[in-house]
Amino acid sequence: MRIQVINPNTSVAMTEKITAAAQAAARPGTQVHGCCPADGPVSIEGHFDEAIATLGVLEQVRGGMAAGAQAHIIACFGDPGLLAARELAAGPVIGIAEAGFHLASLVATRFAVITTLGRTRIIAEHLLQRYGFAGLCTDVSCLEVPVLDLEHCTPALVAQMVEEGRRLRDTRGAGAIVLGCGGMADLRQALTDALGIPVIEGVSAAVKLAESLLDLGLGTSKHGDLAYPLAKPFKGRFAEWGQEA
Ligand code: 5HY
Repeated sequence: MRIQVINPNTSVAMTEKITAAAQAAARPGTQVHGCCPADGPVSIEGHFDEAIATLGVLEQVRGGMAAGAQAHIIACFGDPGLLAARELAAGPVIGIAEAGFHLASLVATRFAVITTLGRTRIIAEHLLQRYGFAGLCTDVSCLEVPVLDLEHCTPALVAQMVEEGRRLRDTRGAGAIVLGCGGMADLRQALTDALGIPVIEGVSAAVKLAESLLDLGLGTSKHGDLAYPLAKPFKGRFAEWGQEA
């Protein structure tokens, strides 16, 4: 099977990290193709960045479908463009936040999220509400570090995450931790070893969910709101997205 992993930001280093984590999680026989848009923000740290990045995600999904990808992973913790991508795609489309929340809910009664900037906390909280996991999440904890600091994590940053994970485990009742950034894709094992509780990282979680869905012959429902987009002309620089009605 062939799975496309899309880093919605344009950081090449983060794309390489995400791709490596996805390939490490995939089983033999699963081809993983990592990519990122050519255009867009180098990091996604708010609603505006997400809005701009979404078109790049959709372009990558369209390209992945043409290249034979059977499933698509959106490897940014805001799951930007998820539902729009599901309209476009025939196969499963999985965001790393929803993947992380789902798996955490299977191994703990309460989990916490560790993410980057405080201004993006509301994005994770909105997703917890939308996906139905708000009642299980004790905290969305923010490190107050820029996303690009995760391109090459320093020992000090890892230590900060371990300390926060211990606090969430010991004082907030978190039985599991969800890593809230695609740039944390290489930290799962280190944090699991340090914390002694399940640490769920969304890229690897999404790869395994995609494999499972494809094994079961499940793709995105094309009934109702996730049916292919209605055919209509698009004007101007988006004309390429238009279809004859
Ligand atoms: C991500 N931003 O996973 C999110 C993390 C965040 O560029 N990749 C990004 O803090 O929202």
